[in-house]
Amino acid sequence: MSRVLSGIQPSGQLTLGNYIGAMKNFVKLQETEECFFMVVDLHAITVPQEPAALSEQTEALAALYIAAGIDPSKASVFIQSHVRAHAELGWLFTTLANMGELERMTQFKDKAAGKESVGAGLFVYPTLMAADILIYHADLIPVGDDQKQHIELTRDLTQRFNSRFGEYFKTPEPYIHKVGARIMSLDDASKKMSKSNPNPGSFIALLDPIDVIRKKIARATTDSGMEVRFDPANKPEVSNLMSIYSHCADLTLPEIEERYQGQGYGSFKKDLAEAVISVIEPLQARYHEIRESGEIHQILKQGAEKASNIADRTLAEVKERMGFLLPRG
Ligand code: ATP
Ligand code: LTN
Repeated sequence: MSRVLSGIQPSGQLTLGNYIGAMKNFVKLQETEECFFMVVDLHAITVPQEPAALSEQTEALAALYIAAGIDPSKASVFIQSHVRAHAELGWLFTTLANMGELERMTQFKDKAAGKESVGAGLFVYPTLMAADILIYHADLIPVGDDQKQHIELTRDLTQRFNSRFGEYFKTPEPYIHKVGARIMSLDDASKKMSKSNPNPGSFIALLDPIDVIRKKIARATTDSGMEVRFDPANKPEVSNLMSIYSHCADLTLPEIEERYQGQGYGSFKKDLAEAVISVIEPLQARYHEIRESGEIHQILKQGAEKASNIADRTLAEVKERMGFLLPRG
């Protein structure tokens, strides 16, 4: 059994991109592997968050994990900041990383682009992520394509730690599905669908009202042609909608092409909206039940206890290896 760990930021409304690229895989993996799934609130504050919104979004995201099918008797679900060792190991890893390698991170470059002032937390974001992964000695990290570079950096830091302080950590592997690893924005297929995009028309939120989902899909940008064909280089918008359809309706891309041959985009988009709704509607119903019951707090407490046991031990062993004087007596 491998140990699996991943996290999602409570930095806005969870999107269909997060669901397809990340959560759907989490639900599958819990059946065969030992899983830890976090709400990474310490990462979310690398860009400014309103305090009231942060706590609401954190609780909402934890409930969405359960609504999406994570079973707390199979996987541990917890809040990153409830396991205090993350922040401490994150600092230790920050001292192992170089400015140059952090400057090369495309997520940092994208989020810093055009800003007058860029938070230092955004810069050291990947060293905290490395700590998240290594603190559990995780083997497999299910993420969307955009996180691959951060996992590669984690692998480099693992090797650096081991060569300076003796073999201790194993090197984690990314786990990325080919189709759906990068769902693009509905208004611009050159950008990934992202919950922190200021234009709500660019994403489908898992908690969007059903009629809003229909409208967003009807308005999604397409090319001026009429052929439903998977061709990301020449038809990036339609190809993106086809990837979404393929995930929500469990159809292959050739099956979709065949179904809409000679029909234009109208009926394709209508059916796509219904396919998306068939996934989202039951998820929303479960979400509301979980929020109303208040059961999430007990789930998070148990998750944090299990995670802290492992994390505290790793942190103590790391500090010993690095030469910290440990408290005695
Ligand atoms: P933000 O816009 O605040 O940076 P985000 O929408 O990119 O947020 P994250 O919390 O950074 O979401 O990512 C959570 C998980 O969802 C990660 O595994 C990430 O790779 C995956 N993910 C995010 N956006 C997409 C997308 N458009 N397509 C596929 N996977 C995605
Ligand atoms: N950076 C990730 C979120 C994240 C994460 C992690 C993912 C934080 N820590 C550890 C996997 C493992 C993102 O999705 N933006």
